[in-house]
Parts: sequence; C-alpha cells; structure tokens
Amino acid sequence: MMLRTVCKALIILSLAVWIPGYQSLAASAPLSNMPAPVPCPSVTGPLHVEGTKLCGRDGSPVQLRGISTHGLAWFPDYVNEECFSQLKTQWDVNVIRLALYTAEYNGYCTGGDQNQLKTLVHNGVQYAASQDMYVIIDWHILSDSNPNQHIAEASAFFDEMSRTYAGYNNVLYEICNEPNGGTSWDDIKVYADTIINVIRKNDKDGVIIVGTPNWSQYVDEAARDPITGFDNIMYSLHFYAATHKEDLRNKMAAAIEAGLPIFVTEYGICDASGNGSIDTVQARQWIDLMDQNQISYVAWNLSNKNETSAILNSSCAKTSGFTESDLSDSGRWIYQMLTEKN
Ligand code: IDC
Repeated sequence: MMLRTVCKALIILSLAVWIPGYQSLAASAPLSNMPAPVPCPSVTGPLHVEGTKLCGRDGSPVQLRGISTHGLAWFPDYVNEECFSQLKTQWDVNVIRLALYTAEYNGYCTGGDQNQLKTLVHNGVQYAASQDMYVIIDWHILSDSNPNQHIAEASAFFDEMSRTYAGYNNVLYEICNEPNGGTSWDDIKVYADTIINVIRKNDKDGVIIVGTPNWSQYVDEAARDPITGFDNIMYSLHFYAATHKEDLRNKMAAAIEAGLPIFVTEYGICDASGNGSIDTVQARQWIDLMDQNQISYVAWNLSNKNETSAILNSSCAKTSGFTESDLSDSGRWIYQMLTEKN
C-alpha cells in the first residue's frame, strides 16, 4: 500500500520533471482564467508608435479595440456617457471613434452646423476621457474623395482640436477617413504634410492616422513611400469582410512586413455598402490576423440604422443600456468577439 503511494508520487514527480511545461501549466492554470487587462489611458498612458506597433508609455505594444459612431450629424444621441460606459465595462471596448462626415448630409463642409458638430466631438472626447477610454477624432471624408478639396476647413479644424487636446492622453487624430476615386497616394501625402504640420505645432506627439488610396485599402502604396520627418504616424486600412478577403489581408500582411504601422480604424463584418450579408468566416480570419499582429481595430457602426453594419436593431430606440435583444446580428457577433477573451 505504502509502496504504491510512493510509486505514484514518483511517477507524478518524474512527469513534472520530464514533460516540459507540466509544472508551469499546473501553476499557471488559475491565472489563465483571469481576464486580460484591457489597456486604458490611466494605465497605458499616451500612445506612441515604435516600428509597426502602437505602444503605451512603458514601450510595450497596445491594441485598441473599439466601435465607431455613425455620422455624428445623423446619430448624435449615441454620444452620451452611459453608452460609452457600457461599451467599456461590458464590451471591453477601449476606443471610440467619432465620425465627423465632411460632405454628406449636413457634413461639416457642406452646410452642417459646425459649432454643433464640434460640440459633439468635444462631448465625445470628454465622455471617453472620464470613462478612461481612448478616442479617435475622425475627419470622415467620403463622397469628397480627395481630402485636398476641403484642406482649408481641415486645417482650421485640426488646429482647434490639437490646441484643445494637446495635453490629453487619450486623443488620436484621423485626418482623412477614405480617400477614393482618382486620389493618389501623392495627393494624400500633400494633404497629410499640411495637416500633420498644423497638428504638430500644437500637439508634439499625439498619434496621427492617415487614410490610404482606394477607400483606405492601398497600404502597399504607403509602405513603398511612407511619410517621413514626423513621429507617431500610422496608416489606415479598412475592410468589410463580405467584400474584402484574402487579397486585402495579404496586402496588409505585406505592408506590416515592410514596416508600415497600420490601424484598422473602420471595419464591418458585412459587405462594403455597410449592408447586405454577413461573412463571419472571413471576419474571423481578419480578427485572427489583426490579433496576431496586435493591430488595433474599430467596428462600424454605433447606430440603429436599418443596415447590416449597425450594431443595434432598427427597433431599438435606446441610446444606452442595451440588452442582447437590442443587438443586430453584427452587434451580437462583435460583442461576442470582443468579450470572448475575458
Ligand atoms: C455608410 C453608412 C450609410 C451611409 C453612407 C453614406 O453605413 O448608412 O448612408 O455611409 O454615404 C465606408 C465609409 C462609411 C460607410 C461604410 C459603409 O467609411 O462612411 O458608411 N463604408 O458603406 N467605407 C467602406 C464602407
């Protein structure tokens, strides 16, 4: 009896010695059940860029995962602190993107009430700050396909924003959502040079994200000829999983390999119209690739518009305190994906 117990103990002991990882697995098992901490400004501090990575104040890589508003002019009511708080505490979201359309439907440069729109941006930044979240101020060009079209308005806007937020540790500037049409990378560089200089006069080191040609897909062109002379510049890549698949993923992987710091400031799990069917198989492959490379990503969009990319059902009239039945199919998938690690 005694001998059997001693033998058992010896077998266990030798297993622990000979199987690599046996001991550490046993020792770390309870730890792996602990939620991974979600980076937030009070802990990771102001962000900067090192090589291809977005990093926190101690130099370690930080991945932001968040949600974008729809156009602030059309869906202003989701800019409220209860809503941001729920996204932070229940969705593990650590960044909110504030989409300020420049041209469409009362856009900032096409007749929109600029003061009202700026108030929404300011409120959004404050709510994000008080909820300890990062926030992206997005100059959302779209039908005005070349950002140089409204460069004077953009300069004045980013001058004001960077003067106001230079001392904040949670603000990122996205200076042109999606250049498109015939807009070349050279056109974008001319625009970016002007706007980055405007921002840098006030805010010496805030992260600035630059859109790339063809609706922020041609990161290869940026990788071949990146912006020089400034620190903390990133480049955006946007995808919609039912439309953009392996080709664009390969483009992203190659650009990272070439040393380009990429931020996916907008993605959807449906098609590029923001509507149509959902492709969760492709979406999962995108998420895996971005997670492996610690690329930050922000989902389009926080609204109840009757379109697949909206994360709320069109029947949901609430602007905070959402329950699972308030979520659309996109919303449910994104919620589960964001929270599955924890
Ligand atoms: C779409 C909205 C839609 C709105 C349209 C305006 O989902 O409700 O009517 O813009 O033209 C983008 C853009 C983003 C688009 C989205 C879906 O950045 O503004 O939103 N999309 O089409 N790029 C690729 C897809």
